[in-house]
Amino acid sequence: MKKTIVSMVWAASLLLPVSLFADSMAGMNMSSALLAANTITVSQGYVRDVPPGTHNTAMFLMLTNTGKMEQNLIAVVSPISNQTQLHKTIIEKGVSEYSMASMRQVNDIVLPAGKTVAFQPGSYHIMVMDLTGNLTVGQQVPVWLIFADGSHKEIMLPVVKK
Ligand SMILES: [Cu+2]
Repeated sequence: MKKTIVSMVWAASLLLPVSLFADSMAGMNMSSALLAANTITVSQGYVRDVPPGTHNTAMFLMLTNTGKMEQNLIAVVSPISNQTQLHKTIIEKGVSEYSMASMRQVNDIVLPAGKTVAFQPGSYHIMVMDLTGNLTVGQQVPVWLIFADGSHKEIMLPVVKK
Protein backbone atom coordinates (compact mmCIF):
# COMPACT_ATOMS: atom_id res chain seq x y z
CA MET A 1 0.00 0.00 0.00
CA LYS A 2 2.71 2.50 1.06
CA LYS A 3 4.70 1.51 -2.02
CA THR A 4 1.82 2.67 -4.21
CA ILE A 5 1.73 5.97 -2.36
CA VAL A 6 5.49 6.39 -2.85
CA SER A 7 5.10 5.78 -6.61
CA MET A 8 2.30 8.35 -6.74
CA VAL A 9 4.48 10.89 -4.92
CA TRP A 10 7.27 10.10 -7.37
CA ALA A 11 4.96 10.63 -10.36
CA ALA A 12 3.65 13.88 -8.88
CA SER A 13 7.19 15.16 -8.28
CA LEU A 14 7.85 15.05 -12.04
CA LEU A 15 5.22 17.77 -12.47
CA LEU A 16 6.65 20.10 -9.80
CA PRO A 17 9.13 23.01 -10.15
CA VAL A 18 12.82 22.10 -9.69
CA SER A 19 13.17 23.35 -6.10
CA LEU A 20 10.20 21.30 -4.94
CA PHE A 21 11.53 18.38 -6.93
CA ALA A 22 14.81 18.57 -4.95
CA ASP A 23 12.88 18.58 -1.69
CA SER A 24 10.90 15.55 -2.64
CA MET A 25 14.12 13.75 -3.68
CA ALA A 26 15.50 14.34 -0.16
CA GLY A 27 12.25 12.92 1.17
CA MET A 28 12.61 9.88 -1.04
CA ASN A 29 16.11 9.13 0.30
CA MET A 30 14.89 9.41 3.83
CA SER A 31 11.92 7.14 3.28
CA SER A 32 14.18 4.50 1.72
CA ALA A 33 16.36 4.58 4.87
CA LEU A 34 13.20 4.02 6.91
CA LEU A 35 12.08 0.94 4.98
CA ALA A 36 11.78 -2.21 7.07
CA ALA A 37 14.19 -4.05 4.77
CA ASN A 38 16.90 -1.54 5.72
CA THR A 39 16.22 -1.35 9.44
CA ILE A 40 15.53 -4.98 10.36
CA THR A 41 18.56 -7.16 11.07
CA VAL A 42 18.51 -10.93 11.29
CA SER A 43 20.53 -13.19 13.56
CA GLN A 44 20.60 -16.81 14.80
CA GLY A 45 18.37 -17.97 11.98
CA TYR A 46 17.97 -21.59 10.92
CA VAL A 47 15.64 -24.06 9.26
CA ARG A 48 14.98 -27.13 11.40
CA ASP A 49 16.11 -30.33 9.71
CA VAL A 50 13.46 -33.03 9.35
CA PRO A 51 13.70 -36.68 8.17
CA PRO A 52 13.33 -37.32 4.40
CA GLY A 53 9.68 -37.49 3.33
CA THR A 54 8.49 -35.12 6.06
CA HIS A 55 6.11 -32.47 4.72
CA ASN A 56 6.50 -29.69 7.28
CA THR A 57 9.22 -27.94 9.24
CA ALA A 58 9.81 -24.52 10.79
CA MET A 59 12.24 -21.62 10.62
CA PHE A 60 13.48 -19.74 13.65
CA LEU A 61 15.36 -16.45 13.87
CA MET A 62 15.82 -13.23 15.77
CA LEU A 63 14.59 -10.02 14.13
CA THR A 64 15.95 -6.76 15.50
CA ASN A 65 14.33 -3.48 14.53
CA THR A 66 17.19 -0.94 14.55
CA GLY A 67 14.89 1.83 13.32
CA LYS A 68 12.72 4.36 15.09
CA MET A 69 9.47 3.16 13.51
CA GLU A 70 7.48 0.06 14.28
CA GLN A 71 7.53 -2.47 11.43
CA ASN A 72 5.36 -5.45 10.55
CA LEU A 73 6.41 -8.79 9.12
CA ILE A 74 3.51 -9.97 6.96
CA ALA A 75 4.85 -12.95 5.01
CA VAL A 76 7.82 -15.22 4.36
CA VAL A 77 8.58 -16.92 1.06
CA SER A 78 11.12 -19.64 0.30
CA PRO A 79 11.65 -22.00 -2.66
CA ILE A 80 11.90 -25.01 -0.28
CA SER A 81 8.18 -24.83 0.39
CA ASN A 82 4.86 -24.24 -1.36
CA GLN A 83 3.36 -22.56 1.68
CA THR A 84 4.69 -20.75 4.70
CA GLN A 85 2.68 -19.22 7.53
CA LEU A 86 3.49 -17.02 10.49
CA HIS A 87 2.65 -19.03 13.61
CA LYS A 88 2.61 -18.53 17.32
CA THR A 89 2.68 -21.38 19.80
CA ILE A 90 0.23 -20.78 22.59
CA ILE A 91 0.22 -22.65 25.88
CA GLU A 92 -3.39 -23.04 26.94
CA LYS A 93 -4.17 -23.90 30.52
CA GLY A 94 -6.65 -26.76 30.65
CA VAL A 95 -9.34 -27.28 33.28
CA SER A 96 -7.02 -29.77 35.00
CA GLU A 97 -3.38 -29.15 35.87
CA TYR A 98 -2.45 -30.06 32.30
CA SER A 99 -1.71 -27.37 29.75
CA MET A 100 -1.69 -27.87 26.01
CA ALA A 101 0.50 -26.27 23.40
CA SER A 102 -1.19 -25.36 20.14
CA MET A 103 -0.12 -23.37 17.13
CA ARG A 104 -2.09 -20.47 15.79
CA GLN A 105 -1.62 -18.68 12.50
CA VAL A 106 -1.18 -14.90 12.78
CA ASN A 107 -1.59 -12.36 9.98
CA ASP A 108 1.43 -10.32 10.90
CA ILE A 109 4.05 -9.93 13.59
CA VAL A 110 4.77 -6.49 15.01
CA LEU A 111 8.45 -5.58 15.29
CA PRO A 112 8.62 -2.68 17.79
CA ALA A 113 11.25 0.02 17.23
CA GLY A 114 14.55 -0.73 18.95
CA LYS A 115 13.46 -4.21 20.04
CA THR A 116 14.33 -7.81 19.11
CA VAL A 117 11.54 -10.30 18.46
CA ALA A 118 12.56 -13.93 18.92
CA PHE A 119 11.16 -16.61 16.67
CA GLN A 120 11.96 -19.68 18.73
CA PRO A 121 10.42 -23.01 19.74
CA GLY A 122 7.42 -22.36 22.00
CA SER A 123 6.80 -18.91 20.56
CA TYR A 124 6.70 -17.31 17.14
CA HIS A 125 7.96 -19.40 14.26
CA ILE A 126 7.74 -19.52 10.50
CA MET A 127 5.76 -22.64 9.66
CA VAL A 128 7.10 -24.23 6.51
CA MET A 129 4.47 -26.46 4.91
CA ASP A 130 4.47 -28.68 1.86
CA LEU A 131 8.26 -28.95 1.43
CA THR A 132 9.25 -29.16 -2.24
CA GLY A 133 12.10 -31.61 -1.48
CA ASN A 134 14.22 -33.19 1.24
CA LEU A 135 16.48 -30.99 3.34
CA THR A 136 20.19 -31.56 3.98
CA VAL A 137 21.97 -30.41 7.14
CA GLY A 138 24.18 -27.44 6.26
CA GLN A 139 22.15 -26.57 3.15
CA GLN A 140 21.70 -22.80 2.72
CA VAL A 141 18.06 -21.86 2.14
CA PRO A 142 17.07 -18.56 0.49
CA VAL A 143 14.27 -16.84 2.40
CA TRP A 144 12.41 -13.61 1.67
CA LEU A 145 10.98 -11.65 4.58
CA ILE A 146 8.11 -9.45 3.37
CA PHE A 147 7.14 -6.37 5.36
CA ALA A 148 3.93 -4.34 5.48
CA ASP A 149 5.65 -1.28 3.99
CA GLY A 150 6.17 -3.21 0.75
CA SER A 151 9.90 -3.78 1.25
CA HIS A 152 11.47 -7.23 1.45
CA LYS A 153 14.74 -8.66 2.71
CA GLU A 154 16.44 -11.71 1.21
CA ILE A 155 18.42 -13.81 3.66
CA MET A 156 20.06 -17.25 3.67
CA LEU A 157 19.33 -19.65 6.53
CA PRO A 158 21.22 -22.90 7.16
CA VAL A 159 19.43 -26.21 7.73
CA VAL A 160 20.32 -27.27 11.29
CA LYS A 161 19.56 -30.48 13.18
CA LYS A 162 18.01 -29.61 16.55
CU1 LIG B 1 3.48 -23.84 13.43
